[in-house]
Amino acid sequence: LKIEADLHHALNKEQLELHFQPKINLMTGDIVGVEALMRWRNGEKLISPGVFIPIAEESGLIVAIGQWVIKQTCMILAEWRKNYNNVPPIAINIASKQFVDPKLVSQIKQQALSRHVPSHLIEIEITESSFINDIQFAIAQIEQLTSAGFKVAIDDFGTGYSSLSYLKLLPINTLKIDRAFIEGLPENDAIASTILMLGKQMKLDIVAEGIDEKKQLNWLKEKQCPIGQGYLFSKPLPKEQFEKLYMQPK
Ligand code: G
Ligand code: G
Ligand code: NA
Ligand code: MN
Repeated sequence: LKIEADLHHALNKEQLELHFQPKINLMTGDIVGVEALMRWRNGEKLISPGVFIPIAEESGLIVAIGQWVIKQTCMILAEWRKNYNNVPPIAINIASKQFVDPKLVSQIKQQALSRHVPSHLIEIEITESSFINDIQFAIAQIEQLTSAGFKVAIDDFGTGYSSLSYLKLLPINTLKIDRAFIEGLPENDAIASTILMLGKQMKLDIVAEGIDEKKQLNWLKEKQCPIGQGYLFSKPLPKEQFEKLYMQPK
């Protein structure tokens, strides 16, 4: 496939880059973290991962791309620690094919260790598709991550195959409410309310995704949703722009 070969080329030729979207404490407005979102710079065009991640998953190239993301994230965190105060944790997206790789945890640990990046600065976002096939493996994998000090979030929560009985077994830290359930706020609030209650009951952090209107934010603040991200605060930004806007040089 042409696009597959191009993607291989992109990885080798350093055409991939990470963009950064802040996560905001909704009560104080402070930035509490940042999500790394990949982009493919193809000539003049910036290609969205929504287009190429499914192809990379299909072909297996996602494993090599995922390794690049991990390495890149650790390099950037090391650089930020050197040059900036109050470095926020970076969350990376891990595809299900990557999550089921038994070498994943040791790779993340090794990359972090070799660049002296403390594990609390790295967060892992997985989707429900990561644990539907082998729940015991998923529990063990997450356990390894959290006991090494990495935070683990379930991304796009509510859109996949979620079983509440599985959720109780997974040693995760955070649920991210998918933007599909933020979109309709405040009128359509049944699912967002339910996830917020679930998070409170289970003592999980909650992040609302895709906040792009003030009325959504107002509803979330009223319901004491602690953390959010979305275009209302910021789009994902190229590294230099993110640094200029959000980081304090030493
Ligand atoms: O940023 P954007 O909305 O274009 O992202 C589209 C999708 O691609 C989202 O589901 C997002 O989680 C996914 N994505 C973005 N960056 C990465 C990445 O580095 N690895 C993986 N596996 N998925 C990513
Ligand atoms: O699957 P994941 O949650 O990682 O996907 C995040 C995607 O959502 C990214 O592609 C990001 O660019 C996009 N995104 C982030 N904030 C908003 C928003 O406020 N509105 C919309 N429509 N998309 C957003
Ligand atoms: Na994500
Ligand atoms: Mn999401």
